[in-house]
Amino acid sequence: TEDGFQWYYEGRNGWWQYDDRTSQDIEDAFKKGDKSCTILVAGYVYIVDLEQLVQQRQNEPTRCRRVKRDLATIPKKGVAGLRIE
Ligand code: V3L
Repeated sequence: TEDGFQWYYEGRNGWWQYDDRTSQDIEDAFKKGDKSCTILVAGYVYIVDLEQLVQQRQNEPTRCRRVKRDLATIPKKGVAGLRIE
């Protein structure tokens, strides 16, 4: 985002950055003070809970990951599943 923050979801041993569009959608919801935000990942609806800081696939509570808002410059695994070395 313009102020240097991005949104991340948890992988096995590190954090993945959301794709830019989704990160911006989450940021917009966050700035509005929304409690949650609905996103689409590969055709599936996920709910980003901005109070619990988790994302969960709709109606599949086992598919739950932590999320965080952090600087765009932190070490990360990649973006939306695309690895960076
Ligand atoms: N953006 C992109 N892909 C996602 C997202 C998202 N917000 N949420 C889930 N997936 P689940 P390591 C992740 C993918 O939570 O080795 C990473 O992007 C998710 O991809 O059970 O553990 C990597 O591609 C997973 O493939 O609904 O760090 C991959 O895991 C699938 O949706 C491995 O990462 C099911 O996730």
